[in-house]
Amino acid sequence: MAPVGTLYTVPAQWKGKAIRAVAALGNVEIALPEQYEHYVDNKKPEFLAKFPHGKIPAWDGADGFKLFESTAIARYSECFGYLHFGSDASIGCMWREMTVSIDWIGLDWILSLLRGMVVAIEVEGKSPRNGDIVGLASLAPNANLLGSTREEDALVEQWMHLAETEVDMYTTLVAGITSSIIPYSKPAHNTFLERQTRALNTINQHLTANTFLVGERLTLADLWVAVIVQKAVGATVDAAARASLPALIRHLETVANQPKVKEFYGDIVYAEKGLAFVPPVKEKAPKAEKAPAAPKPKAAPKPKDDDEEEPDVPAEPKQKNPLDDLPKSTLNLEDWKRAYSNKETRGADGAIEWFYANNDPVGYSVWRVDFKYNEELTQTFMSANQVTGFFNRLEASRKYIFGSVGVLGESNNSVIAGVFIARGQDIEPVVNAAPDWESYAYTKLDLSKEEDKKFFEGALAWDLEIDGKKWVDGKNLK
Ligand SMILES: N[C@@H](CCC(=O)N[C@@H](CS)C(=O)NCC(=O)O)C(=O)O
Repeated sequence: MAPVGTLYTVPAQWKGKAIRAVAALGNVEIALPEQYEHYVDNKKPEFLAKFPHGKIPAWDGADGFKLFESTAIARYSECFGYLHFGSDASIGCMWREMTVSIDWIGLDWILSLLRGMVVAIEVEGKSPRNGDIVGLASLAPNANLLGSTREEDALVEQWMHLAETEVDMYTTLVAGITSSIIPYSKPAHNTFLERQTRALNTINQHLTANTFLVGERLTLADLWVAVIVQKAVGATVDAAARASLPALIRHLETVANQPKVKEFYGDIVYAEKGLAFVPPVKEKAPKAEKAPAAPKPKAAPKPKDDDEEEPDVPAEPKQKNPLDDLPKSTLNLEDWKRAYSNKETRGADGAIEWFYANNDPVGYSVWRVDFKYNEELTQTFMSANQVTGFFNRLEASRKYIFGSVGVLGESNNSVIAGVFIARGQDIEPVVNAAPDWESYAYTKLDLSKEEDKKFFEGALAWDLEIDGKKWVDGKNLK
C-alpha cells in the first residue's frame, strides 16, 4: 500500500515517535520527508504555506489533508481514513468495534456511524459505484486505539490531556529553567516538580488497579502517556521520584516494549538524578581590573541559597563596546553569516571556501569551545537546548561572533563542543555577555595546522567527531 501521507518529524521527537507507533500498530504506512532539516526547512515559505505555525510534527496527507499539533495528528493517524460521499465530503474518524473491510456501504451504516453506533460491517465483493456512499473507515482498523465507545474515546482524551498539560509541560519548563533558557528560580522549579508529581501520582494510582489506562487493552492514551513519561524519567522523574511510582514505571515498560512500539520508542533511559540548575562558575578575581568588557544585557544571576528568590536585576545601562574601537577588519561577519546560511558548507564554492578566501586573521580569531561539565549532561535534546540558551545569552555580542556548536555522542554519554569566530584576538570580551560563559573552555585554533582546520571545518559542517562521539544536534549563532 502506498504511504497515506508524510509525517514531518525528526527521529528524536517524542511525540513523533508516538504517532509513528500508532501508524505501525495499525499497519499503516506513512512516509517521512525525504529531506527535512529542523529549524531550517520549517522556516521556509513552502513549509509555512502548508503549516503556518511552522512547527513539527506536521501531517501532509496523500489526499491533500494537512494537520499540525501532535495530539491531533495522533488521533487522526489512528483513523488515517475518512468517509466520503461519492468522492468528496469527508466525515472523519469514528468510534468503532469493527474489523472493517468495506468496499461498499449503505446509508444505514452512515447514519449509525453518525450516531457513533457503528458495529462490525462486512460488505465484501462489491465495488463502489459512482455516487455511492463509500467508506474507508480506517486504514488502521485493527488498532482500535481510541477505544470502542464514545466514553472510552473521552477517557483517552482525558489521559492524553492530563499528560500533555500536567506532565510534559513541566518537564519542558524544568528543562528550560535548569538550562537557563528561562531564568532560573528555585521556587518555580519546586512548583513545577510538585505539579508534575501530582499528575503522575494520579496516573500511577489508576494504573495500580488497571493494566491499561482505558479499558482492557492498549489505547492511544497508553502510547501518549508512555512517551511523555519516557521523556520525563530521563529528566525530572529521577530514581527517588520513581520509587513511589511503581505502577507508572511498569506501564511505561509494558507499553514501550511492545514490539511495534519499541521500534520507535527505543531504550528507556532513566536518570539517576533529576535535572538540576548548574549556576555559572563564580569569578575568582574582581573584574574591575580587567580590560573593559562588552556590555551585558543583564547582570549575572547570583548563586543563591536554595530558598532565596531570584533577584529581579535591572539591565545595566548601555556602554560603548570596546570591540568597536578595534581597527577595521576586511572580513564582514554579516557577509560570512550569509555565506554560511546560503551556501553548501563544504565543497567548491562552499561556505568554508568562502571563509578561507575572506578571513582576516588579525581582525578575527577562531576558537574551539568545549563545555566544561560534560559529565552532567543527560539527554542530548536537553544539551542542545542548553546551547540554544547560551547563544540566547550571547545576544548582546551577536554582531561580534559567529558560532557553530553541537552535541556529540548519545544520551548520558555526550559532549558539547564547537567553534566560534570572534572579533579581535581575545575571546572574553566577546563571550562575557553571557553570564555562564565560564562554563565553557575556549582554545584558539590555528587554521594553518591540519588538526585545528579539521576541527573547525567539522564543526561548521556538523560532522565533527570527538573520541568516537558523532555529532547529533547542532546550533548556530548567526
Ligand atoms: N504543541 C505542539 C508543539 C510542537 C513543537 O513545539 N515542535 C517543536 C519541535 S519539538 C518545533 O517544531 N519547533 C520549531 C520552532 O519553534 O521553530 C505539538 O504538540 O505538536
